[in-house]
Amino acid sequence: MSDTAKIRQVLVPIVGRPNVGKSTLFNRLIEEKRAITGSTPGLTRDRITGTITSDNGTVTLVDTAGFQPDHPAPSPGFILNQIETMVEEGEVILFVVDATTNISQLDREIVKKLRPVQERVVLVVNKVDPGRDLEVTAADYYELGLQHVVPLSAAHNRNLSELKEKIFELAPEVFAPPEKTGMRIALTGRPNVGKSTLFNSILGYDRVMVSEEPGTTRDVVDVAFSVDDKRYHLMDTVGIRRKSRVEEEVEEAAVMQTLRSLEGCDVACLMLDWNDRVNKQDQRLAGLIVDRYRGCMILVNKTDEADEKNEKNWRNHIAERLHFLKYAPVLFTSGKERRGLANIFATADAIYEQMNRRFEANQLHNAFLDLKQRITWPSSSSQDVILKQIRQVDINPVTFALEADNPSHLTASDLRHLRKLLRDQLDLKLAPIKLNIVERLDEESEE
Ligand SMILES: Nc1nc2c(ncn2[C@@H]2O[C@H](COP(=O)(O)OP(=O)(O)O)[C@@H](O)[C@H]2O)c(=O)[nH]1
Ligand SMILES: [Mg+2]
Repeated sequence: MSDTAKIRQVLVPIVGRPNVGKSTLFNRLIEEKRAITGSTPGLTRDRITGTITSDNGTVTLVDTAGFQPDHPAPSPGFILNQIETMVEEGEVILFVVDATTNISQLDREIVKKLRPVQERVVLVVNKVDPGRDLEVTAADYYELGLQHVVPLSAAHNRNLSELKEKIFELAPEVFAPPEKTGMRIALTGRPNVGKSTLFNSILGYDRVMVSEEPGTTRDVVDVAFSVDDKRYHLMDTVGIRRKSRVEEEVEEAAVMQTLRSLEGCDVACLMLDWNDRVNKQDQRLAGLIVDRYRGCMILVNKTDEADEKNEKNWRNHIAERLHFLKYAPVLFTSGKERRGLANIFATADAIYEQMNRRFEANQLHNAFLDLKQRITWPSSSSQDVILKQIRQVDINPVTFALEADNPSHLTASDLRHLRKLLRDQLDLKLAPIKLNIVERLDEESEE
């Protein structure tokens, strides 16, 4: 990380061998509860990002264990490559070891990679369960030569506050983005889908008036412009910095960079390449967009290379592979030949309008009464869930607080069903919807 590059967000990856407790720690630290509000329905993977807030700001925690859900035990080579990527892409690194086992050879190799940047590394000695002395256990790890050591037990909620304090002590200051003028559109997608080409095409488009020089932060190029007097910001990710990476490293770096560009954007364009099929990496990036409740449109790009126009096939393929991203309209574009650009703005406008929609209490109440009559929960465990009240608590994303009996019985498929009905009832087809379902709505959930 260059010291001078401005950052707009602090990313804190959690790294370490399998089974040291990375995901347990992640789940303990993040404040967004996964059970009802946070989980991504329809995705067979754990969520990998969440935020922690203190008086000193907000940081984004990244659970790297969730990067490879198909590989519960990644190889040492993979883990070492991952450490290099995280040193480069993250600001503060949490390196987790297990106090109930010996320091392994792999731990020592990881430490070698972390020592040069140890001023922003925390060695987390996990599984120091009640009955074991925190300081004595930590002392066993000083031989590794890392200056910040925090002993704790994630499973027993022990000493987590010390880690939190440490994270904020080491986190760099973030640069405040310029005052918001118009909606922010981010171009996201795996390397080579054509993000930068489209970025340049949009800026060269004859209806676009660029009002200022592009600003560059650590990973994002950001430019303000207007189209027909409407103002926008467009963001591109900078891309891969280091040469000769293996495929997995490229993918992990892209995940980190996508997290950066999603922060502070309203509508993400998830770009796909007409010549490829939707793969795991596309699904993973789509999952990040859903996790962060961003507006989204899917751009199938490079249509100039299509020998036959079979958009219907592409739509079906997307509906299948990205079924958890139902609210994203699909557009066909060519950055190279400037096809479909006007449609991008029209679609972004429509999405943004829905993301910022405020419902009158009356209208919401009537829609809710209707929904209550019609709803039958898909899962048998939820038959005793009775919806009682609804209230809109936020926009961008549109957020509803719902009161219900036994809300913890709801499954992912119930939530998916509920969201779908709400979307239909409220004519919110293009926007993500965030739901907070609780047993009792309190006064604070009122606006
Ligand atoms: N045929 C075609 N090629 C494109 C298009 N957009 C980008 N490319 C090519 O795809 C490659 C990667 O493009 P780039 O914009 O750098 O992708 P990025 O990594 O997503 O920013 C380059 O060789 C571009 O010339 C397009 O719309 N059509
Ligand atoms: Mg690029």
